[in-house]
Amino acid sequence: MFKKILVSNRGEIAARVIRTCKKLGIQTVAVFSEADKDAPFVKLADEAYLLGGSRVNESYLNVDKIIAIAKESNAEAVHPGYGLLSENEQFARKCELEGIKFIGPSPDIIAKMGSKIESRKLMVDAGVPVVPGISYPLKDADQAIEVAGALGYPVMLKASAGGGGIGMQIVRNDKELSKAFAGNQKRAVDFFGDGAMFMEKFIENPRHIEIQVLADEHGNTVYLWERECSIQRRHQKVVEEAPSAFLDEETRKKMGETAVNAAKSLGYTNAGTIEFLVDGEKNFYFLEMNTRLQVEHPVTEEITGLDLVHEQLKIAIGQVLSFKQDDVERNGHAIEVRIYAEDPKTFFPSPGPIKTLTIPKGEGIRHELGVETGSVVTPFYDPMIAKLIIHSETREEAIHDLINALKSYTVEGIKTNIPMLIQVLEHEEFKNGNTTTKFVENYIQSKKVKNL
Ligand code: MV4
Repeated sequence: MFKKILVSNRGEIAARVIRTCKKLGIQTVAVFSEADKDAPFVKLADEAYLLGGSRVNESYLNVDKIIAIAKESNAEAVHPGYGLLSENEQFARKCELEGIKFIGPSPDIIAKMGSKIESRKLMVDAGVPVVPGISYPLKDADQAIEVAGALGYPVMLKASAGGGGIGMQIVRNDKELSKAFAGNQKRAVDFFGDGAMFMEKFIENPRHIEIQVLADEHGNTVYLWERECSIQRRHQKVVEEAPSAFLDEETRKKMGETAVNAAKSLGYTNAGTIEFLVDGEKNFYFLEMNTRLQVEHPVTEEITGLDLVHEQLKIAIGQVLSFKQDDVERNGHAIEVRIYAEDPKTFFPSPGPIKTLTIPKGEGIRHELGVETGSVVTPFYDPMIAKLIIHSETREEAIHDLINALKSYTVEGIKTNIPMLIQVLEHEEFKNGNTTTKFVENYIQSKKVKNL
């Protein structure tokens, strides 16, 4: 196993990765910004190095400085967590050139999956179902109208480099499309430096169901079931669960095998996730592939009993997967909620000092925390401060236990989305499993949230 690893991330995920390293006797190196100098993850690591100022460009995105620290500290590998540099081809490539193992897939695969047009094309070649649409960049609005005519409205205009819903729009007729094209393309250029646009048929009221895969460097690939992450707000996931209440065994198996097939066709290695849109008839369509460990990985860990960070490390050091597809367990039901430092009325980030933080303890309750009492939430980073994960025998019990846990979770000093999470979990439609991507829009309105 590796002797020393640098964790090029912050917050709860840095703490999460360090925890597995400690369990395995691996030394850890943290890197941190000015704003994070007293953060829990910095204290947890065996060594910690200041990167620079609080803004990510001065700290967590400084590729050369992070690599220099890895070399200086004799770290053999880098774990990138999620976000930040985790899907940065250049960072992965530079690590490789410097002889530092990047814990993730190859830079080439990161680059390919970073382009939605390219990844769609590769999936079509692999026989993976994609949403009806095109896999080449549109030249202009006129060509877009021509393609929409062939697909039939409504369609979705998307930026190839897109993320977070930026550069993406539903369009319902020629007039809307001719108005939408330039603006979305401009946003794509402004945000991602890439104005390539493509188009798909719009799938109404879909679910977002993703498959976790693990692939070693010897050609073995398995799927670790699905996560349903349909409950989102403005493209930010709020509740994630495994298994999905919507899938039957046949569809589950078909999606899992499709994901493995997709990963194999790419020569994928390490942990990855294939996202699918699933319509009301349980047709599923490839959406994108995430080439990192995801925020919601704990629900998969809870139902399979695996430690995904440990699996990533074993793969990265060249070990053969220690189990086969048929050995993958699926026990009970797990639900994760993301706790954000945000004003429940406006949904704007709510930075400030955390005066008290009291978390419920008990069997089946798991916390992934990026903060502690006394921490200061700053406006420099993502406002997610913690995750709460419940693992129970059944979905009903998990919902019940999660509501109870959230009701005894206290954060003072800053505002959080906890009232909104309780509202989601208590909703009859959530209990019924009617968790589509429209859930928050349809049933949860900020003005209806109590306890303001
Ligand atoms: C779609 C779609 C419907 N039809 N594509 C949103 C994020 C981006 N990665 C893809 N997204 C969508 N693509 C087609 N052809 C609906 C969404 C979508 C969505 C997807 C997953 C989870 C939440 C969502 C919320 C709104 C729209």
